[in-house]
Amino acid sequence: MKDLRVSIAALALSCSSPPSVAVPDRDPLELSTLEDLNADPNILEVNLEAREADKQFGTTPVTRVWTYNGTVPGPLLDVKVGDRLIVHFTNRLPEPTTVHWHGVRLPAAMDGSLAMQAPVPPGGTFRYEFVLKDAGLFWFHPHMRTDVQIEKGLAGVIRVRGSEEPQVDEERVIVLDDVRLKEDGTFPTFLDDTSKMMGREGNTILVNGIANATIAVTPGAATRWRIVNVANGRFFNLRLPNANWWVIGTDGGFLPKPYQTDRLLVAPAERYDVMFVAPSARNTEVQLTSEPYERGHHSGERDPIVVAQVRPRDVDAIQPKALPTAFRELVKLPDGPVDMPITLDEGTNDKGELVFTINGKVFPDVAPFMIANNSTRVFEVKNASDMDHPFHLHGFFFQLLETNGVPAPADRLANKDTMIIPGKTTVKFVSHFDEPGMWMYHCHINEHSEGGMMGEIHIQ
Ligand SMILES: [Cu+2]
Repeated sequence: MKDLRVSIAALALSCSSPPSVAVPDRDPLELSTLEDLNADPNILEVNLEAREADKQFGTTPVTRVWTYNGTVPGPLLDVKVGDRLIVHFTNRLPEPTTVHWHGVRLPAAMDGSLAMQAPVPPGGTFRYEFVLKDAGLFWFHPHMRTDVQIEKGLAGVIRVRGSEEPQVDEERVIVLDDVRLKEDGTFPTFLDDTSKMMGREGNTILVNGIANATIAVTPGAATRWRIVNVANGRFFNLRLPNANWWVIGTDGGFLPKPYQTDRLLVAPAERYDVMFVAPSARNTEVQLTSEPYERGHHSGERDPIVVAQVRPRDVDAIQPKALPTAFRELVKLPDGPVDMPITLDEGTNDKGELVFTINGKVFPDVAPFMIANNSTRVFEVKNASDMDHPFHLHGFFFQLLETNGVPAPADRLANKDTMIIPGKTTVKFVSHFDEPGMWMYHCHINEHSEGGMMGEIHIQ
């Protein structure tokens, strides 16, 4: 594989333009899209319907899945910064649901959490409407019974393009997931003991809903993958042989300074925006794997797994565009005394059942934080348990200040909405709250949030 030809010039930005290499045939990994009902180019207005459908994963018999508009994953909503998104949502499922717009800064009433809206009953509708303030990759999913509803297939993607995007030869959205299937194609019991403890991990790895996926690349192309992990519990620790990824962005958009890595750890709900030069030998497959990662309870002792085959198309290698070396400025939020101490832990309740706690309480008994609007607050999140928890804050980004008292590296400044807090680790981060309402924070292992590891922040 070619070395990355990184321009030493400072900024390699250009106006937003579609990738210059056309994808030959319809790509099985292409995500579905929805018809735009609005003629205004700055408004995307769609009908979104949660409904059951049949889907075949690999060679397993057909599975009855839960979908947005018939597909798993759901559709890709493609918009640009400043656009308005209007979603006419209908629930055709046999149980209530809501739609949460993960990572999107929006009015609290549109956030889809049960703190701010009533569940949409079967047959019911809800109108979501908000303006996209940030460029980045976001996703949407239910915010009730998430351990079941997301596992059954309810997850879609929002891609928000900024006014300045890197020039690349090829770009792709990669939705990582797994699903646990019985031989007859049905879902086994949801809350078995291992799933309760670790979050449910599937026996079938999915890339954009496809089992045993092959990801086509153009040989030698400057390739951008925009990765989101929608799995309930699985952490993907990605490796592509001989490739170093340039991480150019994460949850809240571009990084000020890209960095290089040969392993990309993506916890549930996190997003990473990476660039690399695709292998240049045509028709030579390489394996994208997930390497062992210890997130507690000996989970790191397992073998690597294959996530997908990466196959250069049968065309001549191209000369890749130079990769960008720097992006936008990010305003660094100030450090300060801890306002919000949060301890994550696990325990047992009166009935002897495993529960997940925040400050010793199981949601909804966790005391909410009360905050004045337009204030900056420092969190201290102490993970007292033995396993990692991906911490998610609704509606706002946060920046890491410290890990176990060690200041965060200055060159890794990032706006995050989901971050791994490793077991027995304490982090400090800072967030600016400028939107009133009730907002959730929780672990994004869905079995953990449903098991009690969730709290509220009231901004007034
Ligand atoms: Cu957790």
